[in-house]
Amino acid sequence: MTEMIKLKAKDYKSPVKPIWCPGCGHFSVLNAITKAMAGLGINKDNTVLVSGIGCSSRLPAYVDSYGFHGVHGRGLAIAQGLKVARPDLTVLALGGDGDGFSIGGNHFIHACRRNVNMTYIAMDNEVYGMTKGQASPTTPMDWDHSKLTPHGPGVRAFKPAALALAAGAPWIARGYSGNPNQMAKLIAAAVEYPGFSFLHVMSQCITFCPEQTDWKAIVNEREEPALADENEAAKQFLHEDGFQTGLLYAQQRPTWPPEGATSAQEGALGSLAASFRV
Ligand SMILES: Cc1ncc(C[n+]2csc(CCOP(=O)(O)OP(=O)(O)O)c2C)c(N)n1
Ligand code: SF4
Repeated sequence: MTEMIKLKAKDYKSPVKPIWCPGCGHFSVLNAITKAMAGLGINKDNTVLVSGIGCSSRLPAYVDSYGFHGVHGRGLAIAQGLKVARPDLTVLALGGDGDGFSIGGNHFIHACRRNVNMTYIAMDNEVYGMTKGQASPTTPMDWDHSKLTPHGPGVRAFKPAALALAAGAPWIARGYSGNPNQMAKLIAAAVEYPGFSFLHVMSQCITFCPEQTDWKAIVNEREEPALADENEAAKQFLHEDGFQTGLLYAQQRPTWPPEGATSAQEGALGSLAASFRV
């Protein structure tokens, strides 16, 4: 019988000190992740956090597990490859709204439809924090706080939950940086879910969007059970304000790769490799 690992949340933090701005929402995501890891008794040696580039994508350095700080928008590609090659590992991909929905948007929709058994946490502050406050795909169209878009970006913001649903994501939840305890529970549930779990976190950028402190008055916890009906979820995700937190949608779908495919692939790749040997 494997022994349950008993560590505290602080034991999952690395000695590297975060360099985020004081008040950045990403601190709260880090705390929620380490709390969830402690709650699940996760083995650090079997856990990998993969990210892209951005303030949010620095997170793997602050967790005492394996980590991979990848290329902008490519965290999901790396994480899926890793999970398929090493299904025994617990794999989490992380990043910001710029990283995940802009340059990495294509990987995001295909990860939703592919349904590899892993977790993706998108830390959404509706802005490119690291590169000093440019508009991202989730920036409100009238946000006029950046010199680059003085009248606002003028384009509709993405609705990440609706996008994920349309692309086939089977598990969709939303957290808020002002509620790390709820977020820790959602992360634990996401890790335990047998498929692609997408956690959208509203994580404030205090430096470039100080008005996001107002979110605390708008967020509201979902009291009803998660939706299982795709049509109902589509209606809700297209028309909601984007501030309902909790587990929003959960379904079961076959994961990728299909059972038996890995060994078949290994066999095919093995004979291909053998054909090159002299
Ligand atoms: C290929 C490439 N293009 C652009 C950049 C510049 N860049 C670095 S981080 C970033 C956006 C970060 O925003 P987000 O992912 O929302 O994370 P945040 O910093 O807000 O947490 C950009 C455009 C880059 N590093 N690599
Ligand atoms: S710039 Fe924004 S996202 Fe980046 S560390 Fe500062 S508050 Fe956080």
